[in-house]
Amino acid sequence: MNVLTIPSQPFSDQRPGTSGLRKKVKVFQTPHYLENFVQAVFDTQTDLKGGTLVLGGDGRFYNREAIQIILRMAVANGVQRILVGQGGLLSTPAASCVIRKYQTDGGIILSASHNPGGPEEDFGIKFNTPNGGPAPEAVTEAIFSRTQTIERYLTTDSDPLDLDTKGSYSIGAATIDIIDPVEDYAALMKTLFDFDRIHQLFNSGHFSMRFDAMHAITGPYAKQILENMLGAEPGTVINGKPLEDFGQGHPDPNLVHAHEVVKLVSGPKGVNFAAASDGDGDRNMILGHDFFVTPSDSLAVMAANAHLIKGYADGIRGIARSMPTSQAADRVANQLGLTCYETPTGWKFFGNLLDADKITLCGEESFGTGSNHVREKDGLWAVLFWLNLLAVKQQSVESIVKQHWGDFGRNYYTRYDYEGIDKSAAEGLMDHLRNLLPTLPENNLEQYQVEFADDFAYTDPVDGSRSEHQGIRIGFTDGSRIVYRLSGTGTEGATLRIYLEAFEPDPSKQMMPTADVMQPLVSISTSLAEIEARTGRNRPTVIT
Ligand code: VG1
Ligand code: CO
Repeated sequence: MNVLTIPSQPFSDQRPGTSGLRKKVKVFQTPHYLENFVQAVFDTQTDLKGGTLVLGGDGRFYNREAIQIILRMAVANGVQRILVGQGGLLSTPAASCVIRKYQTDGGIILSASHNPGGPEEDFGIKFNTPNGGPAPEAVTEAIFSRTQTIERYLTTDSDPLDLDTKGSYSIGAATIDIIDPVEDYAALMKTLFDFDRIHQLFNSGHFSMRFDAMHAITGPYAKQILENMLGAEPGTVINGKPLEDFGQGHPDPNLVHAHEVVKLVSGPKGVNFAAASDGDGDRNMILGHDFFVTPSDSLAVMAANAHLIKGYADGIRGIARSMPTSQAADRVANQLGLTCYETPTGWKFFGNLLDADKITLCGEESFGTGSNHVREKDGLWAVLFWLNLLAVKQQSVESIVKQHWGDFGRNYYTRYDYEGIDKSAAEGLMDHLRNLLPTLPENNLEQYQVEFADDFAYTDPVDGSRSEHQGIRIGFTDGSRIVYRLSGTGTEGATLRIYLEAFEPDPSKQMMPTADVMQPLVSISTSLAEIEARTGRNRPTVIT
């Protein structure tokens, strides 16, 4: 085997977004494009030299080729040991689990998460630090800045490795272990949840569920854990075979894209419980019979009931939610005498709080929930949490959530996404809103009185790092909010997200259709932002 030094030149567009670098597959296939980014990781994360790296991806188109490229580069850059998921597969939370369990020096995860896959679609890459979490901004900035001066990368002339056979291989001085992608993760889940009790629930004869893996990474995980270990009936997991193009679907677990499982939990023949996960297995959607649990409510319900779950029986230390996530969790934290931290969008902002033991649970409105067990959001973990809760409470999902609303009040919630709009129009719209901010406080917007209006900035309470321009927040005196931000994960034009929440403490008014309750806020938020005039859109692409 020979180490080769290949001359290269910078690409200007390699700054990671909300969750790593995401581009069209075609961009990643540009000669040297993937290599430059990976070399920038090795050049800046110097502990990898002589250290251990975890490597895996969500199995989308280009995953296998990318794994071979990165393996050769890791060997050439002096990485001593590389743990690779069999078939090149590792869900994002499983990668985080493996990085932590074997005390490695970090991991490279190949995923564009919920974005579609295939030759014309998206690919992505991100580096996770030794704590198992997505690299914080200081690290992603260092990697980006290295990509801007890069002049060469290192690789080897070794043959491609057989990724499908478990075992230990040597290339030069490096050892490559092809590991079972599910085993370590499943073992971790067993320490957190009462598997016997969930097993009994599945055996009770009056409970069944469906899990939609959306032809993405969670299929093998869900089959092993739900069907093989917990005794759910065969066929519980649907769309369980990971496909490179996700069956041409959009592996995003929401009511629109996961409509197949929504059908299975609806109507007189519907099952009691259903769930879905995304491309890389870190998102979750929770459904009861004819009932949708918003991700914000899911976090709040988990926090309020964590003491009933084995892994959290001693109580939780605190909660964190991303800024646009509803304030339902804040109400629980308040009652438990805990702090609820409000962080910018993206899991990387939870890492320090988890490491410092300031929080145990965290979540985002975008179908993401997680805890201190790993440093990523975790789709199947959330499903198991709910299953454990159902087994303990012997109540339906709907009655648990409605009881929660009765106890804490209900935060009605909706999100409007305008996808693929013109980038400069989107930036102009945000500037326009920023300019309006000083005029808003103490004004009325129809029946709502503005309590605060700002451009959200966050100072990390652990390391003091500051992140600015994280979204426009308008809060009203009755607890309602409007939030605007631009997506940092898209690969085409810009995506504007408008997040709306309305608080309702009165139980007699908590059973209204969400769309009716949100209507006044929808009209205020769209006219304030001059959406139609600025973007040419008179309706959003997706409402969740
Ligand atoms: C979106 C979500 C954000 C999430 C991110 C990564 O980001 O809003 O909450 O953390 O995706 O999730 P953005 O910048 O497009 O709004 V995943 O499942 O793509 O790793
Ligand atoms: Co994801």
